[in-house]
Amino acid sequence: MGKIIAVIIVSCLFISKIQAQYSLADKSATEETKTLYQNLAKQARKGFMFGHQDDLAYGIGWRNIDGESDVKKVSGEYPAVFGWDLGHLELDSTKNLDGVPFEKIKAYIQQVHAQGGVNTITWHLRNPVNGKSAWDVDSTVKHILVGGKKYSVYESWLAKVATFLGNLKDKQGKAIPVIFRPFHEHNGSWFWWGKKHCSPDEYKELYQHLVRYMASKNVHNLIYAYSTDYFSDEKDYFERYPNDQFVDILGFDIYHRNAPQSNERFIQDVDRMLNSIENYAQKHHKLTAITETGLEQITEKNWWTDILLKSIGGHKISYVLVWRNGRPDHYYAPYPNQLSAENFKYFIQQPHIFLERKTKTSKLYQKQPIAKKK
Ligand code: BMA
Repeated sequence: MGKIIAVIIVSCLFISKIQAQYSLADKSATEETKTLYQNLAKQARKGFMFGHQDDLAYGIGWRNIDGESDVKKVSGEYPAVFGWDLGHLELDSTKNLDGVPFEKIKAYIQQVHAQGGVNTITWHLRNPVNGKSAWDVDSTVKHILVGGKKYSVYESWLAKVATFLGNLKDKQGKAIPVIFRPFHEHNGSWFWWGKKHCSPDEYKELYQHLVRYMASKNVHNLIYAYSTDYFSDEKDYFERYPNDQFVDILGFDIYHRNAPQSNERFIQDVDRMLNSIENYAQKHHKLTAITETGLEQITEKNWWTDILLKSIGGHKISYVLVWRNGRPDHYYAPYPNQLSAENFKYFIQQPHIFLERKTKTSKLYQKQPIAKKK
């Protein structure tokens, strides 16, 4: 009996410590958003969630079929984390840049939330200066900062995103918390917000402005993720870091290319990069994640256990997300009979890997009760 009481007291102290430490960048975040963040912090000590971009929207050989998911077809359950992209919302298009209707994205986000999973959102927005794609790298950032000649265009786009995010509501009408990951892979130079196209200060200003803007529009259901692409060291990673007051999750995108020659290299890179960010994250009470990864067409039969799992090792990350199953030559999650499908089933049996079922037991959206002080 005494032992049970001691365990309860220790867990309550632990929960209250997490609640005190893991506070969000948005100081006016909704209770539900704060709860999700704290529960994610708690869950990360036990294991990491598996995620997939656009998982419910399409896969190899199918599109827009209710209930369908390549991950589910292989493993019997949905992923825990689902990525969505808002590119082309700024154009008032009904579909995003990969052809997924925004109305559907909204419904998928509601479904994921109802099943206890987590949604993460990116935005491959067009270039506000010339209207071309996110990959058009004409000098842009300086023109869309407050006072810039294209600020009003950019601001009108931000307003649309704020409306979309703020309108993500559950059945009770409460805002659904989501992880928002704007201006990602910015230490590369393929997007207009990339390294060669703006100074570190301009990038920081762009990111900080977005965070302030969302709050000014009463959008308080966002957990902010900062994610670079591959980086060589901490200097590279933090060069454009907007600051602790604007970021909740530290992550990075890393793709495995040129397998099998680069297999060992990939494992070492992921391990090194996680080492680089987790020290900082622990001290500053942030979460860590591999925000995008994958080996296109998963050409390694045992990629999941021998490469991805190995690369994560004992690191305490919140989640790892693989990119979309967009085309037969461009996919990152297995589908039935795909070369790595059997290995994927084995991978997800590891006790510290969470898909839909285990994540549900973490009750990520429920406040953990804390014993009242006497
Ligand atoms: C890239 C590719 C593109 C896609 C873009 C945004 O990595 O998958 O085909 O349009 O992401 O989702």
